[in-house]
Amino acid sequence: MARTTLTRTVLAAVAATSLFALGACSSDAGNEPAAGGEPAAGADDGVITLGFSQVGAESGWRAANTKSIQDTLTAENGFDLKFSDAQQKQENQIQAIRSYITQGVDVIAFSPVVETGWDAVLQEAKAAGIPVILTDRAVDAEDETLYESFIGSDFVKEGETAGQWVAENFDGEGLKVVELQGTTGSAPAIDRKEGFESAIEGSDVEIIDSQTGNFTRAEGKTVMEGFLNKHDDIDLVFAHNDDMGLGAIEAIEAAGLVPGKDIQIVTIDAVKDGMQALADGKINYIVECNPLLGPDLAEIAKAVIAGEEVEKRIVVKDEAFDQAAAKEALPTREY
Ligand code: GZL
Ligand code: ZN
Repeated sequence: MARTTLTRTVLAAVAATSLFALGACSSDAGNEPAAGGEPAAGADDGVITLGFSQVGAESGWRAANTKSIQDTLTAENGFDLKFSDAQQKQENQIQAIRSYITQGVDVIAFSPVVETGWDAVLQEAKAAGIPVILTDRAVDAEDETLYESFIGSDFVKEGETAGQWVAENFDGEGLKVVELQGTTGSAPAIDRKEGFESAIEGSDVEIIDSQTGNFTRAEGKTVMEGFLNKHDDIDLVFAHNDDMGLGAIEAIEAAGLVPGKDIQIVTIDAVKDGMQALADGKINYIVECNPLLGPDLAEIAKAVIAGEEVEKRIVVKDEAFDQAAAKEALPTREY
């Protein structure tokens, strides 16, 4: 049973107060009245108004991530959540963040569709005194004080875990791999590619083609059709998410080949549709990327509003599954 659990590490960049920061993870932090009895700063009536800019609705992972945020940041949990979907466009996210600044929300949180181009709008939020929390994807910000915390998986490790499985199982066979990359310029696409390539280094596994499928099933299918027309020696597909892997399955079957046998498939996310294909033998290995970030976001937002120090980087725990592990895990999967 190949079930590797990537440990959850909390990197307390604010060393001196890390213990205090861990205290921030208790669920009642944040809407406790401050010492003098008045509500915590920024949450006038104890309600935290949080503006969230979501990447889009491009994949099963994104749907599960959105559900976790909307199910957790509720009125009964002390939040007034403003939520926007950017349809995977950075300009829409910047516009949403500006509107939250204008509305004077207490906290802004977002999953940046790409790593760069955020410094100006983050400076505007800072100038307005509104704290920012990153979830899921990272930014390459010039100045790390522009956000309070980044909660998300270690994408390099996810790529390494996928690459290690391929190298361990196929080194010495002259394996030819095609890669379906995630959204160009996004942290998961950049880092998963880096991790995979570092893991296959020194083996004779070769990436013969690589192109973005933008994390969607439809584009993954189209790109895979192109790969199948161009190459007759594809042994394995490495897809940066399940949805593009599911699109590749459609293209492989349309070409009269058997996915999981004629062409192996390795993906990242482990959402229900991906895990079902894994259990059905159409995918061979999946590295999980946990989308359930709502609870961590709620805890960090409350701690920030309460003026507590928070960990700069919270790495979410991920696992990995082969076909046997998928069959066992499916009945109890939350997403
Ligand atoms: C990863 C997340 C990625 C998922 C994709 O944390 O940003 O975006 O892997 C999603 O499924 O579209
Ligand atoms: Zn980067």
